[in-house]
Amino acid sequence: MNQELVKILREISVLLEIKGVEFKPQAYEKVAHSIEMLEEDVKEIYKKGGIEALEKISGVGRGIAEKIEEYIKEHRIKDYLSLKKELPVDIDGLSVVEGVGPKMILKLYEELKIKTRDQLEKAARAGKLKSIEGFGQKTEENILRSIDFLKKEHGRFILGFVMPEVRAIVEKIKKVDGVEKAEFAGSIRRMQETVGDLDILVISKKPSAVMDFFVSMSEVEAVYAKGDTKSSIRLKLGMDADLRVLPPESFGAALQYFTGDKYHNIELRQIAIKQGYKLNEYGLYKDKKIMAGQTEEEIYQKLGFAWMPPELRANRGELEAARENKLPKLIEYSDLVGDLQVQTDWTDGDNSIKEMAEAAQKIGLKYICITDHTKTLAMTGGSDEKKLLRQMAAIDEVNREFQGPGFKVLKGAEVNIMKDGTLDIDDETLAKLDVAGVSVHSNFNMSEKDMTARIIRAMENPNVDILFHPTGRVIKRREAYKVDMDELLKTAKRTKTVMEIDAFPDRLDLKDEYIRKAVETGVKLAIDSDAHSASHFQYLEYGIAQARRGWAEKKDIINTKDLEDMLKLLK
Ligand code: DGT
Ligand code: CA
Ligand code: CA
Ligand code: ZN
Repeated sequence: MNQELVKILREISVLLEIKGVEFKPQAYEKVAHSIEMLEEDVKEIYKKGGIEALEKISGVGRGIAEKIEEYIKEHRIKDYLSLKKELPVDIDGLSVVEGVGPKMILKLYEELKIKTRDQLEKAARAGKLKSIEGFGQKTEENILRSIDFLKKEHGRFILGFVMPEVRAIVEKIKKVDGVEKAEFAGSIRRMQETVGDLDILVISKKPSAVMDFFVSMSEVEAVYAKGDTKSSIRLKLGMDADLRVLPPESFGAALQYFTGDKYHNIELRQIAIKQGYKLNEYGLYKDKKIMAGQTEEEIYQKLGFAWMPPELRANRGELEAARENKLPKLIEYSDLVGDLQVQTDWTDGDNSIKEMAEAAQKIGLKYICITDHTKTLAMTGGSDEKKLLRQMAAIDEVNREFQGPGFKVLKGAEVNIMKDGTLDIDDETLAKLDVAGVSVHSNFNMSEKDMTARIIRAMENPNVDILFHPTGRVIKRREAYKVDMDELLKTAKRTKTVMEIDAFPDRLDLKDEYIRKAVETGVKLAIDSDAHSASHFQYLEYGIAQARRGWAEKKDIINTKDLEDMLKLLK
């Protein structure tokens, strides 16, 4: 029930904000966030402890607790329905459009009766938005660009947000009677940043038991097809999933085929044909005789290649490299020992410095750097110089009382790069930090030339160690700002600035293609979680995946090194 409730609470927050109500919108947003973070279902919490238990959820007061109770009992919230009646618009659909905030939603509805994103697009294309006071040509263009972007990404899912469910499903299938093997393939196995659907491959002595189980799992929303060896479903989370049961002698061939990607497969099949073979999802054949099929390794080997990790399979030179034994020795999922971008409750994070340190230590890290936002990101309560100094003292304190052997909390900040490339923290304070990260959080719409100059200026500051999320994109939500990556990488090399691979699932910034360029340029990289909560350290995995997709090796990533050696690589 949590996700439905979160959606409604967020909508109430926006509706109240549109109405100009004070304070309440923030309160609803805060509760939505707390519920999103809950492990337990609110319904269960309520069942066990009643309304008092609801009030123990962070941010929930009596008023909101009663609304949650109303939703649990009657599956509706009266106040929400009347707010919706006043302003019957698709808040979610509209507010994901870049630049469309609460005030604009109200104006769009009052002046042009716009309720949906489709209607907004039509009005913008017809040039009607300009008739609203305060809206210009530029507003119209930005809205259309953002809508085009959203369309392109529509129907794809962010890997890190669906992976826990995918893994849980595959684990359950492994336990079904008769199943010998179950693996996911496709873009999920390649750890691509977004994925279209889930492809599962199974070996089983009792295919019908697998099919029965698959179509009746609690995660299933609808069944498209149920066959003897193949079924297709839609999951409640919105994504489709296919499952195929295969004979053991074809499992490797099917795994290879359904892992893809398509371009890698097409290239490999051409190569097979040139060598007199036929390659398909059942095996590698010469005449009608099967030559390989049980494992991926033997298929690649027969064709003259070393096996290559799925993250590399994109027909971007991996086949040539594998033939010449020149594949990179990719960074492994267990190679990180530190995390250099971590937020705490000093700004917009959920947990204290100590809680973050404990969580990081639990997953095996040896150091983290606390990098709360700085003052010009006012909505997060960003630090000024004074607050940073106080935080540094607090970090010293945590390090003193921290019992863990060999664990260290470093002092850092995520400092804003202003429009002109200066920073919003003075150099004297920056010099006191162990790690100074910088990033762009405002004025995204500059020309490529100006943006590049802006960021280069920041990188040239001798106190700046890392450029955080270097292109500013948010997957499915915001395009990268325009910037000349070749110039940034050259500057990084010259100034010894580290480039970040932000591992947060909807950032993954740098993206794979830029990581590969960075590696080729000899620029050092850091993989950071950008954690805003203790549970977010798990996202490091997706940053590592991205690094692997960008051909990065352990030596390219500074936080694979022990603290002393890592610090030596900074300016
Ligand atoms: P997705 O689901 O859009 O994120 O991407 P994939 O790569 O998982 O693609 P999907 O689910 O359509 O197909 C799974 C795999 O099947 C794909 O990675 C490679 C293989 N495949 C699909 N279409 C073709 C094709 O036209 N030719 C060849 N050779 N292989 C294909
Ligand atoms: Ca797929
Ligand atoms: Ca598929
Ligand atoms: Zn940031």
